[in-house]
Amino acid sequence: MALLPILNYPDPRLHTVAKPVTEFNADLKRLVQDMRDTMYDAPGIGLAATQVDRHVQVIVIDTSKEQNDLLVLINPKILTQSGTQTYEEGCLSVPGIYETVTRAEKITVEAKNASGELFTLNAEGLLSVCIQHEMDHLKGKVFVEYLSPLKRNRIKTKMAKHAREIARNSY
Ligand code: QAP
Ligand code: CO
Repeated sequence: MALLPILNYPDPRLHTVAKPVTEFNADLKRLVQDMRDTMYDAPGIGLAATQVDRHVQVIVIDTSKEQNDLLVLINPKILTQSGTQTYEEGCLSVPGIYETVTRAEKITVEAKNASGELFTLNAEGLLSVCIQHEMDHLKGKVFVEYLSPLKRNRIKTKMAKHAREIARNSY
């Protein structure tokens, strides 16, 4: 088991656009396993490769309470979407911050699993929100970018203060 360091907002590397996966090999399987371990350890319900500074289109999600229902999405594409819903979102890259975001209610997603097999998935509610949130990461977008500039700047200031405190504590 390996835990990967998670980038914290406003790290500029969080704005990197991820490339599609082309080789479904052992390296990819290791990345997926390490991302799963990192997400479960946090604990979180979703993690995109961008957040661990790997700029490929890989997402792990598990919205179950028991952490026994892992969903791996590689090169995901939204085929259809409908409706809107608002949800209080958080992010492992923006610890301690929870804000309301409006997104599509229902989505149909096409993706590959770690073996390279294509599948489609219908999602609504929390799972739908989580998939959209993680797909944004792959495009270099963090959920705080949906907030007003005022709120976003307050969060940036708070995160910078938090980072200074961590630096001081480990000194
Ligand atoms: C994205 O987020 C998400 O602030 C996944 O201190 C979140 O796993 C999609 C976390 C909500 C939809 C709804 C956040 C852990 C985990 C924190 C997460 C924290 C510790 C966030
Ligand atoms: Co996130």
